[in-house]
Amino acid sequence: MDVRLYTIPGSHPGVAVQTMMKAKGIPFKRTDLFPVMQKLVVRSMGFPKQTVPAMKIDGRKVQGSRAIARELDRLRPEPPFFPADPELRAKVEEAERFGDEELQHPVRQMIWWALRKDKAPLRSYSEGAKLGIPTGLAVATAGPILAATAYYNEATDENVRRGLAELPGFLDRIDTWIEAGVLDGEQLNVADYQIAPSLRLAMTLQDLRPAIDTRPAGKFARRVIPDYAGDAPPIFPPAWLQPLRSVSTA
Ligand SMILES: N[C@@H](CCC(=O)N[C@@H](CS)C(=O)NCC(=O)O)C(=O)O
Repeated sequence: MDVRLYTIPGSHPGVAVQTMMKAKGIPFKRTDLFPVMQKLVVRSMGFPKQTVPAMKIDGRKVQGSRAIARELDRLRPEPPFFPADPELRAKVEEAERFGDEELQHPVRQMIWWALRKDKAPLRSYSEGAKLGIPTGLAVATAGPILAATAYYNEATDENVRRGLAELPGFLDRIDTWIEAGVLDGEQLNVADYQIAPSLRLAMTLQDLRPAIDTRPAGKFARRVIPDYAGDAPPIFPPAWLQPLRSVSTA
């Protein structure tokens, strides 16, 4: 099987797919693209959307972390990505949908907001990436890319502040799923692979790490993804973090 993954450094759905590939034991090659440029590159290759992760499997195109998860599970059924019990499977698919449609984007907006304010940590997020130019040069010239990426992801003050306020509720939902055995079971499933990378990306922000690390969600995220590149010092206005403070001291 000839598999190539297209992603951008630090992409949480990109990390999700890489973790799934490892779980299935499928070897793959990876092309790291620059943010913004990935839109043009994947469209010019004939993918229907402009997002990564995008994957070519023996020339066939599969795009989006959920579609890729299903394709990998079809190609290599072991270990299974879905529980056999239909009731549990429905809950897993709901948690996966939440991870993709509700959790992924606010975390993306937080990261781009933070990197736009201070691009120095960008180097840490590019660890292990092969961008075709030296990382130092990529970071030094990243200003316009960061501005454009923050813009198209709508990483505004208002949206990021709202995302931070919603995060405790999201963490409660994740902890409840862990408690119920929907997440963090013996056999990892699509929802585990979808949600853990968003948590791990959020945990690269020092502002958020303690509030997540002290909860079952944090332990779960570290189990699924022991290492995640990136480390950003405190950057959010303290008032924006208030909703999380009351959680971590509870
Ligand atoms: N939720 C989808 C979309 C992923 C997504 O939005 N990826 C970002 C990078 S992390 C992207 O390529 N954005 C470009 C765009 O929205 O045009 C998935 O999990 O595959």
